[in-house]
This record gives sequence, C-alpha cells and structure tokens, in this order.
Amino acid sequence: MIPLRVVIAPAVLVAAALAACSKVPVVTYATRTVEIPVEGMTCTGCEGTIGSTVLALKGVDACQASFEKKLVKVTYEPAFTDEAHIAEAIRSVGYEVPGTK
Ligand SMILES: [Cu+2]
Repeated sequence: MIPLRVVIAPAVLVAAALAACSKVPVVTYATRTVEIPVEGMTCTGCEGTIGSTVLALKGVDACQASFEKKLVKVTYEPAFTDEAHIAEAIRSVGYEVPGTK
C-alpha cells in the first residue's frame, strides 16, 4: 500500500505552484491619491472633460472632478506619472491649476 503522505505531497506542491503562478499577472503598484485645486470648472461638462483627459494619462487609475468643490481627486501610480504631469494635462484642456505652470 502506498503511504498516504506520498499521495498528498505532490498535490500540495501543485497547489503551492498554482498559488505562486496566480500572483504573477496581478502586479499591483503603489498608488497615491491627491486632491488638486482646479479653477475654471463651471459645470458637469467641465468635470467630464477633465476626467477623461486625466484618465487617459498613463499611470492614472481614477479621477473624480468636482466643479462645486473646485477639486480634482486623482489616484495615480507614482512609478508612471506625477502631479506636475497631471496638472499639465488639466491646463492643456483650458483650466487653471493654481500654483503650477
Ligand atoms: Cu463646464
């Protein structure tokens, strides 16, 4: 009779290998969330313009613009972009980001 542990051991190894492999595609980067003051938004259309512009940037995971709060909340991966780049994109579609040029 085959000892039970011999049967179990390979199954455990396969499970461990699968667990290790399954982590490979799920590469997560550190993210940072900032609220950037933006001047010039007057309606939800402005929010949409800024949202789609910022979301198109590489490294941006989320963007929520509020014309009422005059804020654009952005979650990004610092490995790929930074606040200066995001501010530049916002200015490029006609809005002001105080404190940046
Ligand atoms: Cu507008």
